[in-house]
Amino acid sequence: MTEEGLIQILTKHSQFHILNHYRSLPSEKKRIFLGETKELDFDLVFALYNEFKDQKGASSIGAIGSAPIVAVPKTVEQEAQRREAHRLGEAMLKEDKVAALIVAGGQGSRLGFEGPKGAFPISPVRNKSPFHLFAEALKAMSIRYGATIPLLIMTSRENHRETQRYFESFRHFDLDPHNVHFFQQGMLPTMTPSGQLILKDETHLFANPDGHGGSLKAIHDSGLLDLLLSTGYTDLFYCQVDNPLVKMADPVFLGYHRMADAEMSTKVVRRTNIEEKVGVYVTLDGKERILEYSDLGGTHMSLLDANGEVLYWGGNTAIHAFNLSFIKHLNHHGFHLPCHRASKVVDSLGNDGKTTKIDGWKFETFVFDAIPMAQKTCCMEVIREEEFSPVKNREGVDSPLTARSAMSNLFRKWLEETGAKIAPEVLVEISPLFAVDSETLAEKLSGRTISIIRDTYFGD
Ligand code: UD2
Repeated sequence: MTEEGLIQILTKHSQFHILNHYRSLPSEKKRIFLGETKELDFDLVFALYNEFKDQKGASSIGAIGSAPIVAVPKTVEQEAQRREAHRLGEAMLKEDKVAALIVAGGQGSRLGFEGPKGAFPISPVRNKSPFHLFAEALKAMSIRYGATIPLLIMTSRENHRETQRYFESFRHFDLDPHNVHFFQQGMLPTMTPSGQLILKDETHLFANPDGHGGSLKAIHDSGLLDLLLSTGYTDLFYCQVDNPLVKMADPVFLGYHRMADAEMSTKVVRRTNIEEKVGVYVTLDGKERILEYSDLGGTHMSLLDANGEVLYWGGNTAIHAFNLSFIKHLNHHGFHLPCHRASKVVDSLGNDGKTTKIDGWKFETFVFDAIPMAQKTCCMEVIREEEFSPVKNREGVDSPLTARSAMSNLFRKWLEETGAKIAPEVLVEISPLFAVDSETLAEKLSGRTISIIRDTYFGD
């Protein structure tokens, strides 16, 4: 960003209070200010602001309906379809068609943890971090299928270097560093409700990461999308860093995605608690999409069907699969996902040099808003206890404790299915390098019946 460019943008968007502040700075501070603004997408945020301002209230939302969801197999036919999906997905992995993306731009502040959320110690016995668990799972899949599965990690300005250093300090968890790629999501300036930029301090504007939807833009802008396409990759497994139960590069999911010839696929879990803070997989005017708990006043979240069951039961796990050409297409004519606005009180530096608390609007995009843009989609139900226990809060629901016990309970179930006897209060943990799923564990322990009376880790 040159000084001329900054002056032009601030003038174009009538941000004279910022322009006057900038002009009042000594040259050294001007240089810092310029350096900080180079990664802010001003034109995008003003376009989002104007789009949001022009929205007349809650736009008429149209007709909500239930979406087709591939249920957990119960019949012989469904089991056969699942086996076919598994075979297809394994073939994709063996042919080096699949890469994996973890969105990890958020900070662990809600957990009271200073550092990238992916570095938070979470596993029940060894306290491994999500990054460690995901890397081991990918290592195990690479060995199992003789595959090269590139790992992409989306960071934000606030945790990019720290995330890279974390991986370097653990020697990339034995992954080939050439196959681990870090890229930063975009930052959008935070604004006042009247469309003014906000000074955080003398040399910084307030800015926030542009949302996990920004991953579909940043993977393109970073050059990684073209790198994957040019080396023969066709699909991307996508997950959030905050869910340690993710089945990394799950071949069954990838297979259903491929069978449907889908451009974007989603895993959902069955909602039983209408208060759960997850989006729901529905159709809107016939198009599949995810409606957030915060959309439309949330009325759709609590509707029940004739049997008194939750009507829109598909809870968004934020586990997706993408066709890479679809992501390329989304970026072809200038990337644009609908914007979402969140209000946030910020400490703004005033002209008098004092900071005052003011209302800020932060804009972001959500990755699942790409679903209605896809020609074909697929949605697959998975079992919550096997794949979904996100860490959001320091305690209570979706906390480290609930995730740890979900992980130990899953591994306990796997072990007891092989005939193992496990004392009630014991914690167990199975590294993906020991067994990436229950079938592999059964093969490994076949013929042996073990009894476990203390916390036990099954390592690589
Ligand atoms: C998200 C979904 C919700 C459900 C839930 C599952 C939204 C709006 N809702 O709720 O439907 O799927 O997850 O756990 O997404 N992130 C970035 N960059 C950003 C923002 C987020 O990398 O700019 C990552 C962040 O590291 C986190 C994940 O995306 O791992 C979820 O973001 P969130 O915590 O804002 O979304 P949440 O939990 O409200």
